[in-house]
Amino acid sequence: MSQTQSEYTVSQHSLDRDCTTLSRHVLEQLNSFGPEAQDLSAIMNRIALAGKLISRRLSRAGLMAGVLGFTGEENIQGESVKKMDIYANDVFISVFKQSGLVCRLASEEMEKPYYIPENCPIGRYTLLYDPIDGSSNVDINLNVGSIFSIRQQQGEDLDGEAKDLFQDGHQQLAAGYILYGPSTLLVYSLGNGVHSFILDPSLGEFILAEENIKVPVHGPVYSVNEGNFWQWDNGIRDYIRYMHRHEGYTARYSGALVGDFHRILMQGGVFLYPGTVKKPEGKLRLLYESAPLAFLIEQAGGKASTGKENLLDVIPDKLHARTPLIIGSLEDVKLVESFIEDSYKQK
Ligand code: P6P
Repeated sequence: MSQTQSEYTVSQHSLDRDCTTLSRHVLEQLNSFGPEAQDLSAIMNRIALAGKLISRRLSRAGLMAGVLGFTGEENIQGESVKKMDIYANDVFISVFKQSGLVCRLASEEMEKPYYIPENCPIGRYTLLYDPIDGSSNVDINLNVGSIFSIRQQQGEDLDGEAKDLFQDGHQQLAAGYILYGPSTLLVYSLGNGVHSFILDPSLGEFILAEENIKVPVHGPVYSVNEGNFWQWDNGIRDYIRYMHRHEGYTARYSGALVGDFHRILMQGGVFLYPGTVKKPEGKLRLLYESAPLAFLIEQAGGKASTGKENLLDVIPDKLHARTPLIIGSLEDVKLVESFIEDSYKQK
């Protein structure tokens, strides 16, 4: 029996969508088949492969020996390292070997950048990443994520310190994250909008889910660890008191940045990790946590701030530099900033 025109259109549309893989989308985004477009498409494809490998491991972690729990080591951040942190970190390294694409990898889990020698003569890209963000959630089967940022290597990096990475967040070529939740979601931007893909395990492909995601200009959610209240400056405390005393706000906090950020991106509101007495510069790392998410939120029409300046303007002085982070809907980030500004005026 012949299909009606509308049935044919729907089925053609769903076939087109199933064929809109990440690598094809990157080429469409760049509207080019040139060398750089091909490079970025290949890099995104490799990141997608890393996401599939990590997603597969997470989905069976509870059934496999030696996957969950701690290694007994501490990383450069002074944090206890989970076995999953190491596995995920190694996955990102492995997927870029013999790729000719990425010469250097800078990770939360490695003190120094990792060089892939066979790539370095021609690979002019650097991957900065947090392999498993929120790993405290891994052992209790709650969402975790990977965060990534791609930068172009500038200069020859002869001392192996990758000092050319110490530039502001506007230098990022691409940024995104993979959210390991009920489904595995990849969100990315090349500077031309924010787009999401969902892993279809039956295809082994990330399939386009949503294009040009825009964060609502305001949302009800504020996402912060209120257990740090006693450590905050008065401006943040006054903001939290305002949240407590006014209708229309609700608190959501998972302890994993990627999931908390994704909620804000999709529903609006603000995520904040301010400086504290113990960590005046904040906890979150600039180059592979805050800056990639700031790149995304600005592409989605939102705002990211340290509380004093635009997050993307911050220039790090070291690879693992940290910053306070206030990120989300334009109006909600501005509200937080207004309390910070008022508290300085009162000093
Ligand atoms: P706290 C996870 O360790 C992480 O780096 C982010 O994913 C998360 O937003 C934050 O730290 C949670 O920190 O101090 O609230 O436990």
